[in-house]
Amino acid sequence: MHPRVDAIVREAREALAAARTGADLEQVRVRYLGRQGELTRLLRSLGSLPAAERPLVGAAANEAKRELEAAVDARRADTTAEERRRERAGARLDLTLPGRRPAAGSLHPLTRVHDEIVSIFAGLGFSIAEGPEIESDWFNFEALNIPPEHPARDMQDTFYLTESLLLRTHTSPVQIHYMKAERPPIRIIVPGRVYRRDADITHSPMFHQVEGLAVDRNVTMADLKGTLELFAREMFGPRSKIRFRPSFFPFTEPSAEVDVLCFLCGGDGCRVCKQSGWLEILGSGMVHPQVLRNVGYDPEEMTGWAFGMGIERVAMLKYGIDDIRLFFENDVRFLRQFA
Ligand code: 2NL
Repeated sequence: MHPRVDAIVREAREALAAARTGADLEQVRVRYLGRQGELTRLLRSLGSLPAAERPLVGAAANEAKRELEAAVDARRADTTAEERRRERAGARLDLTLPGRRPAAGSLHPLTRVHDEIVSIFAGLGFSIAEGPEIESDWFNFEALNIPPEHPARDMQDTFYLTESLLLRTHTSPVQIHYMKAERPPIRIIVPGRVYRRDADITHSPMFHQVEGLAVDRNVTMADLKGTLELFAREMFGPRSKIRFRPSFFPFTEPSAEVDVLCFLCGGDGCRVCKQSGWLEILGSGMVHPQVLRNVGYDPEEMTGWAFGMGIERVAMLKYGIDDIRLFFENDVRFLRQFA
């Protein structure tokens, strides 16, 4: 090698060995290999050397350049590893700090009430049945003995998709499908979303219903009362009482509205039960003979009862919620209260 090239390589190697950080290394690289670096300058000045020396010095300088480039790359890996080690040693961990509490979610109040209602009836031997939210006029109205001029059929009250397709206004069409597909004995609980054109603090255009249906030979209103009394005791506490008030639905005869003794005041009268001591929780009745005929059953052979309740209504009573819209706004300040 050429003595001048030799000297540059030796110097550069010493500087490389002394570099502690990526920045030190870069300085060395620029100093020897950069545009104004010592080797670069030497290569550029070859022209001023005697012609005989040029090839030798040029070859030596090029060789030295490759060698130093490889040496810089090799040192770069070392310095980054060293810098990381120094950073880690500097940042002390405080192992006595309390852990971060994981953010835990909770079930939506409607999910809780839904699960509670469904599991009570599942415990009594009822099967869970579900069905489509888009229905035909026949399954939602006609089969249920709701006459053509009934107000529920009005455009004002029902979301129609076409002339004969609509968003179901109750879960009853699921029971119609079920009765047509199966034979008694039938005991089903039917939860689901339903749709009505109505919106204020107690009505939402989409809400949730749970309906129940039992059909067999010799099913009576006494079975209905007994079943609902058991339900009320599990849902609202062992001291619950229920009472039946006569009512009307096109799909049941006779029909009854069912009240439960106010679980807040025990019947003394309070704000929630509006001083009456009772809370209306569901509608029910014996399946109308025409509904049984519509699904191909002989009402002289089979009888049945059915009931329906709104999940939002039960949840509002249970948790003292006065505006149905709170269920659908998903405000975490509301939802956190049910954790
Ligand atoms: C209410 C009242 C009710 C039914 C729903 C029903 C279903 C079939 C046959 C007969 Cl397939 N009835 N369902 C019966 C009585 C009342 O719901 O106030 N719901 C919120």
